[in-house]
Amino acid sequence: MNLTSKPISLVVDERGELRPATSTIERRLSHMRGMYADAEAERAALAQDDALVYEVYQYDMPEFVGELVVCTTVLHPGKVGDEFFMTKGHFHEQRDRAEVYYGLSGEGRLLLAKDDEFADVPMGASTVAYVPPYWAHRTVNTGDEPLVFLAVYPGDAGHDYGTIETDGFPQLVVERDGAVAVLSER
Ligand code: PAN
Ligand code: ZN
Repeated sequence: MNLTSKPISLVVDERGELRPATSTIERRLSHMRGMYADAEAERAALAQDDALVYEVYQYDMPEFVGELVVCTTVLHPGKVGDEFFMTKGHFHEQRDRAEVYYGLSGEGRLLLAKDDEFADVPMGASTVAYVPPYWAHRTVNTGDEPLVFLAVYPGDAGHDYGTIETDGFPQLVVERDGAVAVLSER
């Protein structure tokens, strides 16, 4: 994409759409096959309805060092079995690129992983979460409303989804006895 950045002011509407956006992504369950722990529950969910799990509204910028991309994510409430709806999760292709999330509404967790380390931090209205360089990140909606957040990351960061698709993410977030539980697979 041949883009030139210019001064601009964007608006996040009441449902979390960023306006104007230059690209929009819709992720449905069928785009995430194999990512939820309970394969049988995933099959059953897909047989019923290819649910919309999340939407991303992005204002693209040139893919250069020094530029910043802004986007919002609207992560819908729902579960596959007892596992809460989540994003695919990724590393930045340029591993040393960081990111900031600012929570606008809803509630959930941001899961982070790097080598043998992992962490989870709360996400919700007014939360500022920092994704340090080198950490994979995935967001989970643990509430009944959409979890909406704004993200800002370097223009040249890129996204590596393949590593998580192959290796999985070391934590999962489930409902256990009516409470939210973050389980570690390591
Ligand atoms: C976020 C994510 C967004 C969707 O903007 O891209 O929440 O998650 P996935 O990209 O994992 O599908 C971000 O971290 N950008 O770098
Ligand atoms: Zn990211």
